[in-house]
Amino acid sequence: MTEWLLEKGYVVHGLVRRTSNTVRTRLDSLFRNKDVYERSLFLHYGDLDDATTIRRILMKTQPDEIYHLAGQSHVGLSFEIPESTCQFTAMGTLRLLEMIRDLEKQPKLLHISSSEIFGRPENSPQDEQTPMRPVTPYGVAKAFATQMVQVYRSSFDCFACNAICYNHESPRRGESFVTRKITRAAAAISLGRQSELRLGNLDARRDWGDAQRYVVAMWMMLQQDTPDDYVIATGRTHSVADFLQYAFAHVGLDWRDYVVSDSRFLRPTDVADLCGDPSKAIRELGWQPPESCQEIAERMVDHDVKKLLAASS
Ligand code: GDR
Repeated sequence: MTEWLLEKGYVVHGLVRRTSNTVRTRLDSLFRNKDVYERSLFLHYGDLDDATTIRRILMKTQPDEIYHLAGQSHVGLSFEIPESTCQFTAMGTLRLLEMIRDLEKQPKLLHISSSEIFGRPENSPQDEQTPMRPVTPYGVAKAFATQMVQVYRSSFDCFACNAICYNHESPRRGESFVTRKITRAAAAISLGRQSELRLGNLDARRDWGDAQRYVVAMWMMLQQDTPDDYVIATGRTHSVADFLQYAFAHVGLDWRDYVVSDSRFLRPTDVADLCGDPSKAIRELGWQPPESCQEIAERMVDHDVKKLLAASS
């Protein structure tokens, strides 16, 4: 998102949380670029549950557009830490809406919602009219945030939109999400550095798209004259087993020889099959969904092979 906005000539103010580890791998190249860092990219320490700091940053930077992608984003983990998931994902969004409502010059807000709000839907594919029926703490928190965005839009005239995003992947995906876990393992096993891969539910089906293309849709949404919600998806699903097949075949391996079923990675409730209908985004934004899931899997494996080889050279 940051790279896309910088390319478009924006000055970007990013919010980062304080941790004892100062390595920010995804931002590293920008952080080290003297033409960018503290010229067109500024980072501020802040946290969604720290209202005074966020308010001060908003007053100081006076943003035109806010892209709100923050929150606890791991669905499986939300069963272990439901309270903090709701604190950041649900209440954090409400807090941000409240602050925006108070500003004299209101910025446009894009909230990144999730297909998890649909839970176990009655219809497939899902669109903007599909009722929310979340079945996970994360899904419930996202449904709350999504509906609050709608309430602030209709009640207080805020320019606030929801991008209802289905799974979006790239080599930068966190290693605890299933796609990256698979591509990292396929790379490591092919190099003789790992012997097995422990996974949970292999039958789950997801609508996996390319994160880089989804960022374009997010930006397009805030360039509209009127705020609205859009489903951002490819309209095609694949199972976890399919993704395994794409990733392992790319390095000449049969995933069945390496995958071990591990109940630790099963969720108390899992969403079986989520498929989005991106027609409205195609029609109204002129957005084009990304190509094939197999291509994404292969690109991620190539990246992981290169990364592992670089680490050992
Ligand atoms: P998801 O993505 O829950 O859809 O949320 P994730 O990659 O975590 O899981 C996808 C499916 O794979 C199954 N699975 C496993 N998942 C993980 N993480 N680890 C495993 O070992 C494993 N084995 C099988 C899961 O059960 C699930 O069915 C993502 C996140 O990015 C959310 O923040 C976002 O809102 C949604 O996508 C859209």
